[in-house]
Amino acid sequence: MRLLLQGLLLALLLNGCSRDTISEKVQEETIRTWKAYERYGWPNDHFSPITGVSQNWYENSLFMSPIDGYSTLKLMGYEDETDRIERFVQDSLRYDKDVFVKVFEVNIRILGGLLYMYENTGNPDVLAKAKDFGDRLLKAFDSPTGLPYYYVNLRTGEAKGDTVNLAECGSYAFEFGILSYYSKDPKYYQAAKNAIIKLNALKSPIGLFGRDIDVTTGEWTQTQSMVGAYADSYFEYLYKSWLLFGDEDLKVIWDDNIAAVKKYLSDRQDGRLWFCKADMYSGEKNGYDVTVWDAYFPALLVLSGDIETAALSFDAWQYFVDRYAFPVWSYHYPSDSIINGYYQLNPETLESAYYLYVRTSDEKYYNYARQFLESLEQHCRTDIAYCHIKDVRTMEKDDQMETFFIAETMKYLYLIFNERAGLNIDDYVFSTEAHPFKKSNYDRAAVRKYLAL
Ligand code: DMJ
Repeated sequence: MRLLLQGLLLALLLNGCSRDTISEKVQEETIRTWKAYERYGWPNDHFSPITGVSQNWYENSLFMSPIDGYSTLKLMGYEDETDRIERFVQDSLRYDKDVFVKVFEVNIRILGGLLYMYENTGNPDVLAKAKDFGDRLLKAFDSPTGLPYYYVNLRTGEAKGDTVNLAECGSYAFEFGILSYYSKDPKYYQAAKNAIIKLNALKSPIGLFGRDIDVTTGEWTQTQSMVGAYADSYFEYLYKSWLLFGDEDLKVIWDDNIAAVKKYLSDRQDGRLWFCKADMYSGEKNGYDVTVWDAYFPALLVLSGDIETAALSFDAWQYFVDRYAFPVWSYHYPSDSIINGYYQLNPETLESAYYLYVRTSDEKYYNYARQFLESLEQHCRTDIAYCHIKDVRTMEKDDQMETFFIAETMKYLYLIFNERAGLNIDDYVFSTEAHPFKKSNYDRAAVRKYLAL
């Protein structure tokens, strides 16, 4: 009850606040949450935001929260905190661990975080750690098809997990390209690009992909096509890797892929635009449930210049969020019913609101973010940090906090409210985990050489 009242009070306060005040509020909440991690979680991967229990993804810590959260703390100017993280990475971080890690997840959170740290400090020890980690991940690509396995053992290089989804298979070009650039070794980018080329050779004659593929045979094991969860960052990294590196091969693939997505997966219902699922061979629509992860797509459409479709797609999400406060794990839009009402502090609708706000200056996106922040304060804020919601229909709290809450959710909120943050979507390309990389750092001639384009 006390927290509910606190949340309501904050909501009232935010309503009358200026942009600067709200941006400061986001900063205060970010550093409060970070301090809680330092107190309860350091140097483990994360901590539970209600009971303050320190936790790891695997048997040993991968130092996940600090590396993932670093770019947001840096952007907000928390130099003492970011220096401390950098020192730990430099002096104490070791990845010679006998654990099987999820290749996709550690690539976007750890490799991406380390590369951002290197780009913004120039510390050669950090690059050495990134390279060491990248070398360990690269073993996952040692399959009969060149498509990456689901898990790799960081110490032994043994890989396992034959079945991966499209996102887990084809979302490495961005981080691996940056690693190739800074290490001057094309092998990372080439492995990632090879997976994309292989996937494209396996798409259906109408240009759609399946959901899951067996990396030992190259056979699709689930043939439903989608652009959201299970597929999302594959599409995102095609376009973003082209933007950062100028690899025309990726642009050609993007143009072809996105045309098929728009043709077969766009679905208008009750005046709202959703992206559904369809059989990859016939193109026949066969799935109408959407997830919170799908809401990244308007941001990608904005980036690729299709603001009209992005705005329509965002409106559909806003329709849902206006009623339930947060986007959820699973929503069946034709029947307007929630299948799974879990909310994991995900950033995607804020990411899309941010891109749309930058390009259109329409205050409705700013107001969306403000309302979202109020909901976070009201329902997810705990005495020490922020937690997940078991079901948006009851708002029952769950004692968990994903690392992307600081890395992404707080970053996009901060950027929407802070025009002076010094970042923009023209000069920077954000990774799928919202780590921003500066385009002008990537000299085109050097990129061609070090990525072997
Ligand atoms: C993030 O970890 C990444 O954006 C990923 O690509 C999918 N979505 C989660 C957060 O919801």
